[in-house]
Amino acid sequence: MGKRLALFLMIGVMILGALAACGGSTTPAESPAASSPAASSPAASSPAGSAESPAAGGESPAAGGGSVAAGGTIEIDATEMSFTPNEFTAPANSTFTVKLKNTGSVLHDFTIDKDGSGKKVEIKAEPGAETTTEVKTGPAGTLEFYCAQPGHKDAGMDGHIKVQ
Ligand SMILES: [Cu+2]
Repeated sequence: MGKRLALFLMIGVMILGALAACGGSTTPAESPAASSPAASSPAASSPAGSAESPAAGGESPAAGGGSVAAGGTIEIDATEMSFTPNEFTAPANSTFTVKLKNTGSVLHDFTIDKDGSGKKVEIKAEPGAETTTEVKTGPAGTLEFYCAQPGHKDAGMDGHIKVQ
């Protein structure tokens, strides 16, 4: 303990000594005349590009993709080749909104052959775009959703809504 402290102090003294020596001697390399390029900082001029719209209206619960409430909105990210989340719960006999957000680089869609009202649900989103649709759940059970683009479902783009 004492030894370490002594060593520490010694190093400190050495550093101070070195600094003093440096300041004292006239090293010609150290001339501060070289004008500083400080003026050219790129001063972040208003970043017009930020694409993220601040969640107008729809409250998404944002919890690990777990569930959506009646009348609520769930955001589903689609990319090659998966949905996130690919499983969530929804209340029976209700209606909720799916916001399909394509974070990939090819066209994806969100398809349910028959939702709770017996209707086919199909929305598409171009890369970087998002689309919304309403889904009716009907009685308790499971609704399967998938991407109907050729080969995408088999590659992993499918999921389930547990209606309960
Ligand atoms: Cu797809």
